[in-house]
Amino acid sequence: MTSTLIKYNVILIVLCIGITLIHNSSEAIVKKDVILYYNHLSPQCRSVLLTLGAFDLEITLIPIDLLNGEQLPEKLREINSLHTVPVLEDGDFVLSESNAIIVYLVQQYGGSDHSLYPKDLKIQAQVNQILNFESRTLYPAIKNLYMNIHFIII
Ligand SMILES: N[C@@H](CCC(=O)N[C@@H](CS)C(=O)NCC(=O)O)C(=O)O
Repeated sequence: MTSTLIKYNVILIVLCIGITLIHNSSEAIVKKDVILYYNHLSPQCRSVLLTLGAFDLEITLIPIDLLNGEQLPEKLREINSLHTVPVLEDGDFVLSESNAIIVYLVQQYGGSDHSLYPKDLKIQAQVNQILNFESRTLYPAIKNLYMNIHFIII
């Protein structure tokens, strides 16, 4: 079980680095009025940041220090009842849930490059499959493993 999880994790990291390297050759798209509230320790925030890097989208990044009890701005807490990061603010539109944010950013600001979320419905379904696998299977398993190790050590 542990070795399978480590393998999945390594595959995921290699994929993320590969995608970032391939896409970093393009010119930056700048959208400073789009805001991402994030915490650098959060894996979910990291996946949004990796996506931004993958198609070179520059938006405004606002760090939220969750470890020191920093809260999301009140207006975002009202909308995001879970009070979690990442949260994206694009004008009046506010979105939480990292995978929803990722798909939104790519579709809204990806321009003519559809390689990260291809228009072909079957390929899109496969991308959704991996995003769901990450959020429903991989991340909970890794978190569970980490918590067990954490509490054994402490
Ligand atoms: N399913 C959410 C999970 C978001 C989440 O749990 N974020 C954590 C950081 S990793 C958080 O903001 N925790 C603060 C809290 O629960 O108060 C996503 O994918 O964005």
